[in-house]
Formats: sequence, C-alpha cells, structure tokens
Amino acid sequence: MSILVEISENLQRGKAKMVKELVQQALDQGLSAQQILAEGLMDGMAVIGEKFKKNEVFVPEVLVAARAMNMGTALLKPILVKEGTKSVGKACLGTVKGDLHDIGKNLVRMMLESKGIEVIDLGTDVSPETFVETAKNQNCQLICCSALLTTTMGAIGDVVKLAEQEGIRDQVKIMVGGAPVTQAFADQIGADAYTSDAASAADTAVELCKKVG
Ligand code: B1M
Repeated sequence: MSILVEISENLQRGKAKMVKELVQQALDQGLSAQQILAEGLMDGMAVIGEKFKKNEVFVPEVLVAARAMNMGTALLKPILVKEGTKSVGKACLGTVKGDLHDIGKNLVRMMLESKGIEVIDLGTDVSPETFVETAKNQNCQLICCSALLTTTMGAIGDVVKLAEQEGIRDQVKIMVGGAPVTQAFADQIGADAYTSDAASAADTAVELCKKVG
C-alpha cells in the first residue's frame, strides 16, 4: 500500500498520531508537501465527507478525522509557508457566523501566508461586525469569508452590506469560498472574488492586493 493511501485510510479512522507519523515518513521519503496534502490528507477527508453525506459515519467520526487532518497539516505548514517572504498585503479571514467548519479556512490561511500575505485569523462563527471592524482597524486590503453550510453562506452577504454601510467598501476587497459557495452566489451578493480551492484563493488574493494598493 502506498504511503499516501495509508495516510488517507488512517485519517478516515481518526488515527491522528499515526497520520502525523506517516506524514513525517512521507516527507522523509521525499514526497512534496502539496502531494501529501492533496493525495493523502484531503483524499481521506473527501471519503469521510461522502460517508457523512450517506449517513455511514456520524459527527464523532468526522471530528476525529478532522483532528487527524489538523495534526497532519500542522507538520506540512512550515514547508508550505515560506517564512520571511516580503508582505504583499494583509487579510482578515474567518468562517462566517453560525459556522464551525475550519479545515478549509485553515488551508486558505496556509496558502495565503505562503504567498506573503499577512493573515489575521478570526476563527470560526465570525460575525459581520468582527470582519468589518478588523478590516477597518487593522487596515486589511482583504476580507476572506469561508462558509460550509447552505444555511450560513448568506452571512457572507451581510459582511458585504456592512462593509458598504461602514464606508470601507472601496478600500477592501471581499473574497469568498467554501463548498456550497459558487461564482453566481458571489456575483449575487456583490463579492469581489470567488475561488473553489485554497491555492487559487492565494493567487487571487495576491492580484486583489495589487489592485487595492
Ligand atoms: Co459538517 N457539514 N456539519 N462538520 N462537514 C458538511 C459541510 C456537509 C456538506 C456534510 C454533508 O451532509 N455531506 C453538511 C452541509 C450540508 C449543507 O449545508 N447543505 C454538513 C453539516 C450538515 C454539518 C452539521 C449541521 C451536522 C450536524 O450537526 N448535524 C454541523 C454544523 C456545525 C456548524 O458549523 N454549526 C457539522 C459539523 C461538522 C463537524 C464539526 C463534525 C466537522 C467540522 C470540523 C472542523 O472543521 N474542525 C464537519 C466536517 C468535517 C464536514 C465535512 C465532512 C468536511 C468539511 C471539510 O473540512 N472538508 C463536510 C462534507 C464536505 O464538505 N464534503 C461537512 C475539507 C476541506 C479542505 O474542504 O472546507 O470545502 P472545504 O475547503 C475547500 C474549498 O471549499 C475551499 O478551499 C478548500 C480546499 O482547498 N475554500 C475556500 C474554503 N473556504 C474558502 C474560502 C475562500 C476560498 C476557498 O476564500 C475566502
């Protein structure tokens, strides 16, 4: 069995310590951090997601898998994030109000940092007020909102509206993403950019920072 399959399967079983060991072994074997992330950790999480959908696994199993995912990504982070890169801009990032999913958000953070963007991570269940106040007080060029639930994605629209009301809409770009979010939804709420994955979020963020100046 390839080490990437082993990582994926152990993640699915929630074996966090084993996942951490296997990720280290994979790095020692010379596999790239990107490959371990995509074909090991994210592959395992995708299988869990499908089983969760079909009621074949439940919240506790998903939580332990998420913990294993986080243990694995913690090892990859220093490699994916090039330390000491010149800052190209500042972003505040969070999962929107009512939503506790943070794995995708954490990946977005990692990728943004790898491109030299300073990230203020607001965590999960972040209110529109917190996004907008932080952007204002910390002079962020970007507000980055992640939403994983169809019931919470509407909260991104509230962030856009509040940024308008607070008079900072022309000083800040708003980026959105997360499994249920689409380009059409982003257009509908007046966001500046939508991307489907963390790597393209980072590329888009760099472009937007250049536009804001
Ligand atoms: Co939740 N959950 N969950 N869950 N959970 C989903 C999202 C769901 C699709 C599962 C399903 O039914 N198939 C479903 C939502 C259905 C819907 O809304 N239509 C669901 C549900 C229903 C729920 C609960 C309501 C379940 C319950 O309690 N009955 C509950 C809600 C809690 C809450 O938030 N208030 C809940 C709870 C949980 C756990 C706590 C158990 C756990 C979260 C643990 C954690 O995050 N620390 C969890 C998990 C893990 C999932 C699934 C299985 C996996 C999500 C994940 O981490 N994916 C998920 C099923 C799925 O998505 N297939 C599911 C891996 C991650 C890398 O992908 O986050 O999509 P993702 O991020 C991607 C892109 O979307 C993008 O980049 C990443 C990849 O590069 N991206 C951005 C993300 N944010 C971005 C921002 C950007 C740009 C790109 O710009 C700013």
